[in-house]
Amino acid sequence: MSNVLITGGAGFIGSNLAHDLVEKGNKVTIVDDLSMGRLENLVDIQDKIIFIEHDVCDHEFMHELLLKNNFDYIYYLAAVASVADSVERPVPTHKINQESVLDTLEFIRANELKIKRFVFSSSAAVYGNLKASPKKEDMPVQPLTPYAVDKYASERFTLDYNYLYGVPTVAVRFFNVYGPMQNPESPYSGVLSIITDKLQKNETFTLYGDGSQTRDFVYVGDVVAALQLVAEKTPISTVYNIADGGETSLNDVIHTYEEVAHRKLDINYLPKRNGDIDKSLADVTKIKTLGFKPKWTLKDGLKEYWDYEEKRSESHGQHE
Ligand code: UD2
Repeated sequence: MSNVLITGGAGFIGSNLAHDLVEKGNKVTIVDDLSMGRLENLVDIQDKIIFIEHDVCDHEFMHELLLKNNFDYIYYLAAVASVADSVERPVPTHKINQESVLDTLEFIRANELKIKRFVFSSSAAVYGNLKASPKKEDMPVQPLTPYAVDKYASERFTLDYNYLYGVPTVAVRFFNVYGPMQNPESPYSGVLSIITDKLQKNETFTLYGDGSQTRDFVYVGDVVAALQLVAEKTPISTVYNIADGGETSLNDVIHTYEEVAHRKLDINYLPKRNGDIDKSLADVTKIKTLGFKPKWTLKDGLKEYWDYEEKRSESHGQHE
């Protein structure tokens, strides 16, 4: 059993990770200010975790938390995950996406805290519009937004704290993660959370572009497994892509989802979004060296997601 801290643990990926870690008998502490995360994501495990509603930018609070608990693993998932929000508010989002990360690393170093691994969650956004495909971890980067700049800098700080001071760290770059507990409320939420919501409510989905854009969609269950693999198994402090390694167009993902849900999605086409990337595919060779093997095909992942959401809406009595 390990003592684990998840910042952003009420969010999409964090809450899925928390469920798995609790099931495996670990002690889990979550810090989340609920700005994007939802308590509802943790109801099933609320008696088995320590949940603290707090902002990770409160350095004093974080210091005390780190000093009082001897965490083995720290999964740093707290972030403003919206690229658009970072473009609107570069300074406040920088405080969360970079300063809070650096402060935590520095506190660990200065106090010689005996952690087993600090895991930082970076993003495929660091690759920007790089044309090469598939994207490999050692390729040049092109961070084009405050979000991507902060993710890249924090990722480098994370690795540098190992290189310079020996803090055990690792960083991951998420591609397009989908699955239960992703908040569909913002127009910049993951496209599959929006499609799920629209299919359930029989509402019209707005597709930006012609649907030929491709993404590397990875099911959150595979991401949860990958996070634990990198935390526990990486022999060096480095960065790993977390993705499926498969490339699917938006049109194809919609067709597969319609089959799985036995529903037809009503689509309204609008011009492609400014800055939208045409193709995105990860090279997952590196994380496979740790034994990573995605378990969910796109169809299986969508089925599991749909079944989960159907059950959830039935239990909320909102099913249409
Ligand atoms: C993902 C990340 C983003 C950043 C980026 C870096 C998510 C949610 N977003 O953006 O944070 O890391 O990768 O490359 O993981 N779309 C529609 N209609 C909608 C919503 C989306 O057509 O209502 C399209 C969108 O224009 C894009 C595709 O669906 O072509 C995927 O959109 P997304 O926001 O899920 O993810 P992405 O890859 O643009």
